Amino acid sequence: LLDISWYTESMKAGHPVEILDRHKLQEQQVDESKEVESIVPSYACQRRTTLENHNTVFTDALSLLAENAELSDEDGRGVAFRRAAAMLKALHSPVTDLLQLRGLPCLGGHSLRVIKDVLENGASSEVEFTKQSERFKALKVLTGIFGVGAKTAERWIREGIHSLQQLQDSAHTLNRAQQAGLEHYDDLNQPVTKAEGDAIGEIVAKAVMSVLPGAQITLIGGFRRGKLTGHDVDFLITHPEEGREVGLMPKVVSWLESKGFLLYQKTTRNSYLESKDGPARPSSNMDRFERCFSIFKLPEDEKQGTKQTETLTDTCSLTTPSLVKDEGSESTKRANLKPWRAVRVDLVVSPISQFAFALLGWTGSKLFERELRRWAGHEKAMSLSSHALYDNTQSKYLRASSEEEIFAHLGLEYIPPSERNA
Ligand code: DCT
Ligand code: MG
Repeated sequence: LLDISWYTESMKAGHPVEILDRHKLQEQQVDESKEVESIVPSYACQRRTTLENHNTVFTDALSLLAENAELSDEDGRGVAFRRAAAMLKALHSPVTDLLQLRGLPCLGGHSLRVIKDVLENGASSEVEFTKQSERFKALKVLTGIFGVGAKTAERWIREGIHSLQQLQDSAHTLNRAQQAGLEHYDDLNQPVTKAEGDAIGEIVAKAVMSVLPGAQITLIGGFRRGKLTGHDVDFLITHPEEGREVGLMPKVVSWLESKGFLLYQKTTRNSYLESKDGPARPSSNMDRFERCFSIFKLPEDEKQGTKQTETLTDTCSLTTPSLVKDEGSESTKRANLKPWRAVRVDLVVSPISQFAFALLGWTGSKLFERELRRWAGHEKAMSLSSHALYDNTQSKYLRASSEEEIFAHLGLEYIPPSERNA
């Protein structure tokens, strides 16, 4: 077996690498590391990452290990796998030999072993083992419930709960979010299409316009980056006159509720005040906006024929007697000819003065955002959040009214949303 632990060490030291030749490595000059760095920058926010991924076989494997680490409270390992996957996503051709990865940043020994395994055996044994593990399967099923995080799932698993049925049979009282999550489990675990996102966008726009004419609504998250499907739909709402957006969310929510569009909603208020909170980074990048986590009831007829195939399938299922018999089962629920589907929707309201930061912070990808904040802190002595950018050296806030200005403040080349798919 190829020992590549030295590779990680040399990467840490910033040395150039020859993956397969340790002796050659020692002969190489440290200068070359500069050259290597300039070819492939190590922060994902310095690279252009489109949705065209030539290395899905490797990135899927690394992403699964990242997910397993994140679900197991091992965030450090999770980030390492995410960075490695992001590095491969930025490559313009498929990797067919480990040698091609020579000198690339972000590829630790563990990730390289996974890549090597896939190259040589067509699959990674660690990934296959993880996929089959009861623990991972249970974590996936339970965190697939809206409102259930890794910690809760972990606690339930320790009590022997591995499935939705076992959870329902247990004495646990679920909170309102989890009840809604369980009720709409199948719908919420089915990817949302761009067409469905657009249909919801029209409804949200109608709601916003009727309660505050002149307000602006922007599609954010994965769909803004050009993704064709997502796990939810995210919108950012603002008004060109500072202050007019105050109190907007409850009105929008009331409008949507009165029209029967919401199956669940929880609104949190904007608690960020520059004067009060200062530049210290909020505990989370996104917990201070006026924000509404919701489950939308999207009627089939609002989708303008986009779901024709599914509707057809549903109709067929309904005429199949075996599926109609057992009223309470999951399959029956799935086969129901219900004229709507549940979709996770996030609404965020931002004052216009914070809009550019909110737009940048909510467009993602998650790793791209993480890397932007790391770049700001480590390379520029600045603190970036979805609300503001603070320059620690000059002890002042840097204003921006566009994403381009924020990239400029950070000394980064502007990367458009479609190339932030790290
Ligand atoms: N975000 C972030 N850090 C997080 C969570 C979210 O920076 N921990 C940002 C980046 C994306 C945006 O918020 C919306 O979040 P998601 O909807 O979770 O991400 P997405 O890219 O839209 O993914 P999907 O397409 O699956 O909805
Ligand atoms: Mg999203």
